[in-house]
Amino acid sequence: MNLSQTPIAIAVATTQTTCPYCGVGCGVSASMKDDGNIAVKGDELHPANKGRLCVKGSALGETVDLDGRLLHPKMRGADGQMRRVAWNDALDAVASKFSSIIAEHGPDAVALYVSGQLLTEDYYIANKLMKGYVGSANIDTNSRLCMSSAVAGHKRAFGEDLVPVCYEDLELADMVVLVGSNAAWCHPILFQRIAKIKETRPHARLVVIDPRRTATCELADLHLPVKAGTDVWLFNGLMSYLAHRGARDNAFIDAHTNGLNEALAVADADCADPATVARICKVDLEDLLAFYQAFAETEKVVTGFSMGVNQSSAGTDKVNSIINCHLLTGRIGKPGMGPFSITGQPNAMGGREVGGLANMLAAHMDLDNALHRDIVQGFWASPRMADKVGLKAVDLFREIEAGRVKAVWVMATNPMVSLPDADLVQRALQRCELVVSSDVIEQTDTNAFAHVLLPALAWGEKDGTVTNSERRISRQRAFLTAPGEARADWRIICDVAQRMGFNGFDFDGPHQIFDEHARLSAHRNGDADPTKARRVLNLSGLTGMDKKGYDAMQPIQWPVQLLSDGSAAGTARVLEDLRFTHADGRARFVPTAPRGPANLACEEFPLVLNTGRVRDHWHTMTRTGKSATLASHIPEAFIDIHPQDALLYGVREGGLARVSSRWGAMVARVQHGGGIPRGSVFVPIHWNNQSASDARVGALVNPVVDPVSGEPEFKHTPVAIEEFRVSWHGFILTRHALALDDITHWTRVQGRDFTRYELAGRSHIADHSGWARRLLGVNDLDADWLEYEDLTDGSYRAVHVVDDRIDMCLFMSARPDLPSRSWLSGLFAKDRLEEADRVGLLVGQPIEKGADTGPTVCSCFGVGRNTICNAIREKGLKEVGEVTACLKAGGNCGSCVPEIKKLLVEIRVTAAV
Ligand SMILES: Nc1nc2c(c(=O)[nH]1)N[C@H]1C(S)=C(S)[C@@H](COP(=O)(O)OP(=O)(O)OC[C@H]3O[C@@H](n4cnc5c(=O)[nH]c(N)nc54)[C@H](O)[C@@H]3O)O[C@H]1N2
Ligand SMILES: Nc1nc2c(c(=O)[nH]1)N[C@H]1C(S)=C(S)[C@@H](COP(=O)(O)OP(=O)(O)OC[C@H]3O[C@@H](n4cnc5c(=O)[nH]c(N)nc54)[C@H](O)[C@@H]3O)O[C@H]1N2
Ligand code: SF4
Ligand SMILES: [Mo]
Repeated sequence: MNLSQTPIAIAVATTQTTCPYCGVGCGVSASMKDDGNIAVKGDELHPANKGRLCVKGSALGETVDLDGRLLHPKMRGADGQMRRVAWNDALDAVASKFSSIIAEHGPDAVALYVSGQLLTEDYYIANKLMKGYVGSANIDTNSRLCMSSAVAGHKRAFGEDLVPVCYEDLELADMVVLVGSNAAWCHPILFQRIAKIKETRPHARLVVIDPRRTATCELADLHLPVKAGTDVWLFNGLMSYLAHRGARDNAFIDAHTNGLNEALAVADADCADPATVARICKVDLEDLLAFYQAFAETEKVVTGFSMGVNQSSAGTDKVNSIINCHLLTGRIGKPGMGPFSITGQPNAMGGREVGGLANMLAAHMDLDNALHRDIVQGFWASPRMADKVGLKAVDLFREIEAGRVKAVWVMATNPMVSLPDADLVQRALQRCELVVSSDVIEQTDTNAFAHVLLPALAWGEKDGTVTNSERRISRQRAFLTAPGEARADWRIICDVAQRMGFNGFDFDGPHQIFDEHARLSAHRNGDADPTKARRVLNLSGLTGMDKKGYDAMQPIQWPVQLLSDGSAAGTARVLEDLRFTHADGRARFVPTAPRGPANLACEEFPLVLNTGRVRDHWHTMTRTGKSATLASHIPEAFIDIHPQDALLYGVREGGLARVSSRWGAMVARVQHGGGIPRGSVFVPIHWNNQSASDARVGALVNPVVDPVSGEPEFKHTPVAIEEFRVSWHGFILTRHALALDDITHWTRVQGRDFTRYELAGRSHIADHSGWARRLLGVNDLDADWLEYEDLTDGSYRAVHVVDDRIDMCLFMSARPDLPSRSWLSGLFAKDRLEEADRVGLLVGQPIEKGADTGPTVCSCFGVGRNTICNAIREKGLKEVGEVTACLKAGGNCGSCVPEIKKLLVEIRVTAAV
């Protein structure tokens, strides 16, 4: 860490806050260590994690330094250069341009595009500004790409966006079904809670429904590798099976639901025969029947679902087909059962509470409901109210490209990377008259097209609340002082709103905004009186908190009642009273006629592109990319493909391939082993133009959306694959930053004491030595420079040593099988190279046994694959616990346990043959 870039702690004491990554919402205790670094631990008292953190949470301390931070407002000058400006100038520019565009073209000519990574208070203010003051609903959020199908499904079934399950239900369940969720990697602490149950109650079952055999499947009793996009067939088939085999709860159906006959008729029409369903879903009939039977027999079932369900052009129907099965069996609102939408971002749920989506109002009210509009406008006393739904994310960027939306303010999201058809986003941003971006990092793919950059406070500096998947509101607390001129997101929005001449944005702190939000949730909330509208979301117990009360606020699940003694009572399970929010108080079965993905593989694009996450990175890597610990698990973008498909399409493991669709193309390294079925490829979403030359997968993704929710089909784009021909492969490890403009393909990875660049080139290099010295900037002929060249196989290596310490090294070859990076990384940690190291560098492999630890498996303790495999073989280890006892691997956050399990199995299998 650069010392001038060190964050400053507010106080020495430990601060209780919440992890800024996934929707599990783990409590974190943060404190400053003597050396100035930040120590983070799981908060023992937080009910979500009870002291545990996954690897991303554990590495938070490595991401709070100020390297790369946006610390001052900046504006693009006429020469195209970004320059630092005073806050007043930046705010005036944003406010006056927004105002003038609104005056000339109307309120719908401007837009906000916000994020589930904003705090509830930021989100509330952004929504209030657009819907109640600008008078347009053109505010949408990256939750459109994530949770909107779940929201739409909940609203159709329950009348309100309600998640009826809490985490404890996973522990009480006798069967947990995970559909389209790789929880082992994406919600690790939740997954560990599920894994733990199996230790104490071995009869409890885990079923995973995912086309890929993911890390989550390592602990599953049954994995149904459904054909991508066929979940509705599977759940309609289940509904039909349950209905006709005595598993319905008629008393519940009669008293609390509507619409069974229509929905069941639709399910029966195509899916009454399990053999047909098995054929369509491409799963083994016996496995399918085993699942159906287990579901029928098990009262306590939680069906957790995530992006494999939501991110589909039939996403909302997928959600309702799952909920239908729970309604049919009456398995909802009771301990240990229910449909469970697992949220992605830390505040996906909070954003929905304040109505951040373009079709919602605030506090679970709807834009297209006149009574709701009246309630919200009356409460805000606002000048004008949006009265029609706004543009949803994909349409919003289309309208920007078409020139009809002329100004957009992006907050806490990176649409150049994360939207489908991401090249359209680039065209849109280039065309847009005013692009404002509030971010914590300066160089992002989106910021490259901004006219105004506004520096926001980051995790550790900002203060407010987030709500996790089980509706638990937790405080994020600041423990670092505001760096540079960064300001809280809510404050920036209020500053602009006031400059636009609006009242209603005068707040002293987030506690006042939270109070307003809580009061609005309780305002005219009821059903006895026609001037009221009943919403389950009611925070009346949290109203009236001053700063002190807000600062002391403990994690609590909504709805929150105010008790007669003035205290607040949260609610573990909503819908326990089985009063749904539809006017008649009943839930709805929704008919879900099955339909496949919008575009199928074809001759030109014969494979299906599935996209998703890896264990140790977060989205576009603006924060996790800073951590060497996190970067070591999967250092490079990859294309996972079945070995037979690789053979068919002429691409080779370890080599580079180009994947292309109708919308765009990318290049990454080919790998097998990700449990991918034939006919598809899987590519991670994280790499972007900052971390690689051409690995932005969003450019390929089909922008088709679900007709109800507007959520894109991120998991299913027809693509083609071909070898990406290069004449050489190479890599550099260096203590210095490099410019790689002339290199055909590169990836940058953060190491602990170095930066690693993976390279590949097309140009013929005649003079390797001269080329290497120029690229690495080592022009001094007297430098300690070791090199070796073998003209027969085109391999070349060069090492620059300064004061006996390795400073940089470069390895090249005509083939991609280059020396081990983990061995070389180890050399950068040494203060002095030993003779054996120098010999190893020249020979291109370690001389010392065990020096090549292999790619990292356990990031917490930095334990590599080779080390684990050797120990398993040499010591005859059989259980994960033994590996942990021997090497520590898996003993901290546990995120790598499924991978260790897999290695144990692989070695056992190879030993047997
Ligand atoms: N490490 C890490 N964790 C994260 C995040 C991160 O960036 N990194 N992001 C967070 C966010 S915002 C989110 S939304 C969540 C996402 O969490 P998840 O939804 O668990 O993650 P994904 O990898 O997007 O996709 C889940 C799975 O859906 C499967 N799938 C694809 N198509 C289908 C299908 O048709 N049917 C079924 N049943 N499955 C299918 C994919 O193969 C994939 O394994 O993760 C959160 N947690
Ligand atoms: N192909 C494909 N694409 C996908 C998905 C997929 O599965 N496949 N998943 C989609 C899903 S579920 C999601 S949630 C999105 C996520 O996609 P994005 O939201 O675009 O990804 P992030 O990298 O999380 O972007 C957050 C940005 O906000 C900045 N930031 C962090 N903290 C703060 C803060 O406190 N204030 C401000 N102002 N800025 C901050 C970060 O530096 C970063 O630039 O990706 C979607 N895109
Ligand atoms: S599971 Fe990991 S990423 Fe998610 S909130 Fe907990 S510590 Fe953070
Ligand atoms: Mo997400």
